[in-house]
Amino acid sequence: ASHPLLRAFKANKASFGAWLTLPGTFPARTLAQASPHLDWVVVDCEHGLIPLVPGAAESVTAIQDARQGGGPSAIVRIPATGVTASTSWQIKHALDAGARGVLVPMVSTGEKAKEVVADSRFPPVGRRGFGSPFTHGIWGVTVPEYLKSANDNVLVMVQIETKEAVENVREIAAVDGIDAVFIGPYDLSISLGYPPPSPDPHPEVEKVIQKICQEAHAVGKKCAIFCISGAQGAERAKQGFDMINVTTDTGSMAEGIAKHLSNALGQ
Ligand code: 3PY
Repeated sequence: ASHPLLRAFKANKASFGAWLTLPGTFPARTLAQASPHLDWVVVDCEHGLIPLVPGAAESVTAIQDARQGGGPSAIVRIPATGVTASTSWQIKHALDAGARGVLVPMVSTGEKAKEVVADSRFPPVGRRGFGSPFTHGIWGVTVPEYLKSANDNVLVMVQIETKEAVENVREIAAVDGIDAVFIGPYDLSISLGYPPPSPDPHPEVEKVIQKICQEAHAVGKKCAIFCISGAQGAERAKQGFDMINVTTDTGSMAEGIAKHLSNALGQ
């Protein structure tokens, strides 16, 4: 199966994705098939309604199987906020589900970022355990091939969305094995004492967002950001962001229905 997000990272090209919050194979497949330009999908087990176990496995498989096996890279956002005692088993389940990457919310120090990397990589790099009977099949490879390639193919991403994380962003991004830092503009705004974006972030938060991107790039890492529209996403791509969310399943559904009704009513 393909991994468009990794390809885009390697080619230094901005990639666009979308957020999946609804459980089950239908929403996952619908989203993944919506456009050949969709490079990745975040399966949201933090704020979305998708249970990590066994829900993520169902969503990840449906996403990656879409488009004749050429579907977007499925990235699982785990539920545990910050790095807690649950982070390790949640990363294990996300990756056993066949995810091409993990996204860990609210990682605020370099030490915590190191823990995330250790849980995501097989030895000798990390401490990820092996045992799933089906993970390799989701990637379309044999067990030895999976074990050989997983460390280089699984993308490890942490969210920068607290004041403390901003202070430590360079150290977090520089951690060996962290592929990208992901800005959550909503939590970041709240943590910095500003209202959430509506739809754009407060100018003071915007300065911090630009700084995070510069710091990540300064240590050779990618910077990702959550947006809620294609127009916002295009601006972020111009500014040099590498991985940009453009919409969510529920957001698009509501916007689409409202737009069609307005058209029907001639409004
Ligand atoms: C945030 O903006 O806080 C996010 O995590 C995006 O979902």
